[in-house]
Formats: sequence, structure tokens, C-alpha cells
Amino acid sequence: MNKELIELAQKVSNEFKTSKSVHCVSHYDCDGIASAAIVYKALKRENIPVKFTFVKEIGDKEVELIKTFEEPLILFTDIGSGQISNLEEIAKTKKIIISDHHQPEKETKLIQLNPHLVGIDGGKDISGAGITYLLMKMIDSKNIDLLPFALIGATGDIQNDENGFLGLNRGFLEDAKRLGLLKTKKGLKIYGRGRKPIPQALTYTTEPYLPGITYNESGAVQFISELGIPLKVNGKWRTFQDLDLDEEKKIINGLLIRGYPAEELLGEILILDNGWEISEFSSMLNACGRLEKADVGLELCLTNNMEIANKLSKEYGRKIARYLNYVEQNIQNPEVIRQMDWVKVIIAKNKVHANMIGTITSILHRSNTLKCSVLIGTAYAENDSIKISGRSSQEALNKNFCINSILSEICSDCGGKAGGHKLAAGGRIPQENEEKFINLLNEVVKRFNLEEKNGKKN
Ligand SMILES: [Mn+2]
Repeated sequence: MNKELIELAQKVSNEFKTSKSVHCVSHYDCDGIASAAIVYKALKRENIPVKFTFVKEIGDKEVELIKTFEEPLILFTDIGSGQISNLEEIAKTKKIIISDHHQPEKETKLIQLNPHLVGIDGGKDISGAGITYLLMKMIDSKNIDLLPFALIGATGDIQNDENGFLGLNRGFLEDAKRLGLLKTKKGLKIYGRGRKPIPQALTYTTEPYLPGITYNESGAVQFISELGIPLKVNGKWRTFQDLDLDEEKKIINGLLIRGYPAEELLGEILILDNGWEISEFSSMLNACGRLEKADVGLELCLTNNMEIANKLSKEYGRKIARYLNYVEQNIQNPEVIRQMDWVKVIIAKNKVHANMIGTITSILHRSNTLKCSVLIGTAYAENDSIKISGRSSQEALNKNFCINSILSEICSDCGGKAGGHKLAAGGRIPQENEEKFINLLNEVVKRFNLEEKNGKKN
């Protein structure tokens, strides 16, 4: 483990010694919720009372709110390093500790634990929950049992991709396995293992592309049926998680016999103490955040109450269904769905919550409804801004179409910014530049000559 990071964590952890009560301000997503769970459990052991507030950002509104908190010490987890100026404002009247993995905005005298300060990549190697775990482990080594939360946070932030966990995250995983804090099994790493009916989960598998199964639900149903695996039990669709070992092996063999590269999908599935697969639990916590119920997510982490989880899943599903329905109803309405030559844009305004536009864009990009190389979703967000989500296909990437750099370019021309990955990215622009954004987008996408125009069937 990096010595400099340990020394910094040790130094920052000493700041808790004299604190009588703490208010933890955490990011509202899975990583932030997992960070909060770590703080709750660790400070409880020290008999330090702690309150929680979840936020999306630290803007002027949040600064004013935090100034009114009674607690003398404010601990920022998975948020704060990117908004140092605003935190310095709060620090005029409060003691502040930052435990974050985002790129620090600027140098500061504030007390801060951040991997970037010691040359570690906070984007890939450690999450907000991971850094908060290190901090709490310095307070008491007993807190090593909180390791799974560090991995839940990292998974929520997609630090566990096709290469698995890297850097400090990988060390955390090894420690957690060694200590028996996680169980593992070999299985198919398929999107929606614990939530989607088996054929649907297979249908959404695009890497590797499974001809006859990817985007082909009847093909997927036929494939599973031929293997003699029941798709439903008592009328309820089964998920990959419901399969027993033999059944999953049958599917793997079935794929291999039919010439599919199933080995590309094989990997280690991590199972938490509460029986959840880690990727499913992380998705659930991200769903809590998007429903503006991060506090319920924290409760879920602390109690493992399955009733809460079921209720949340249902609420999340209903919301998604409502939004998808809105898009379907307006497919011919150019005010809502702009189908241009090279790209399709969902102009949701306030009909889809900004927290959910990314999810909706992802689902529609994979569905037949709006099938296209490049799909952009837009929705109104706070402070008169527009949240933008972009999804593009592997074929587009093969033609050097990187959605993150393209959205960055266009958003910055529209007075905003964007970031993300090569196939999925997000950004934000002021509402007044909506039309300018859409026109620029069509112009820029055109340059890539993505062969089949979006209007045509691929
Ligand atoms: Mn994070």
C-alpha cells in the first residue's frame, strides 16, 4: 500500500479525536451512500454522533444549508474536492474534513484526504468509499470489516469494468476475500444478472455480440428452452442469479457448443454477506440516489432490509416505465424526439427527471424503439441547465466516434461541459443553448460518416 497515502490518512484521521459530533455531507450516488455507511458504522464505534445529508453538488444553496448545521465538524465524503472554493467559504465558520477521490479543483489548506494528492488515480484506482474506508481504518483497525462498502462504492462508480478492479481497489478485493467478507463464484458477467429475466439479460449482451441472441428476445428464449432450463418458476421470470450452478454451467456450455465466445463473459461474481451480488446491490444504491432517496439507500446498507429493497425496485421500475411510455407516445413528435440524419435526440425538458435521463437513454439505445448509432437524451436540470446523456455503438467507435470527446467539444461550445467514456458520456449546458446544441450535434456527427444513416434500419 502506498506509504504516502497511509501517512496522509493517518494525519487526517487524528482530526476526529477531539470531535464531539459530526455532520457527514455525502454525494447522493452509490459511492456516496457506501461512504456514508462506512462513516456511520465507524463513528458509532467511537461513540461519536453523526448526521447525514446527501447532495448532488456543493453549490451556493448547499453552502448556505451547511452553514446552518449545528455540528462543529463537517465531513465531506465522495464530494468536495471539486468545489474547494465553496468549501473554503464554509470553513470560515466550521471545521471541515474532505474524504474524496475527485480531481481537486485547486490547492488548499483545508484538511483533505484525496488519492490525487499523492499521485494515485482517483478515477480508476480508488473510490470515495475506498478513501473513506482508509480514513476510518486509521481511526480503528477493527473497521477493516467495512471493506465490502469500499468495493460497493467502486462498483457503483464503474471502477470495476472489463479489466476488473485495479490499483488500491484490487488490494481491497484481495483483502476482503482473504478475510471472508465476500464470497465469490465463477459465472457469466451479464448485465442485470439479478434483475432481468434471463432471456432479456442475454438480449442486452452486446460485448461479445451474440448473433441470434443479442437484440433478439425470441432467439434468446429459444436458446434457453433448448437447454431444458425453466424460464419461469410459479409464473415468475427467473434471473441469472436464480440459476443453480449446474444450470449456469449448462448455459456456458450451450454458448460454447454453438460457437459463441462465452469465455469472454466468464468471470468472478462477488457476493455480499446479505446474499446480493455486488453489482446488483450497487445498482440498487444508484437507483436510490436517482429517486432522491439516498437516505433510504443508507438504511438499506445498515439494515439489509429486503422489504425496503423490493419497494424501491418497484418504484424505480414504475418510474422508468412511465418515462419510456412518454417517449413511445411521442416518437412521431419532433418537439420531443428529433430524428435527424445522423443522430436522434430525446428532448425531454421536464418530462423526464434529470437523474434518470441517463438510464432512459441507455435503455432506449438498446431497444428497437429508437435504435441508432448515436442517441442523445436531454432533460431539464437544476439552475436552468440541461442534463445531457449520450450513448453510441461499437460500430461508431470503430469509426473513431468517441462520444465523450465529441460531447465535450459540443457542450463547451454551448457554454457547458461533458465527460465520460467512449461509449457513454454525459454533460450539462445552459437551457438557452438547447437548439444550438442540437444543431451543432448533427453537424459534428455528420463528419464521421457513420455509414447507415440513423433513419434507415440497420
Ligand atoms: Mn465517487
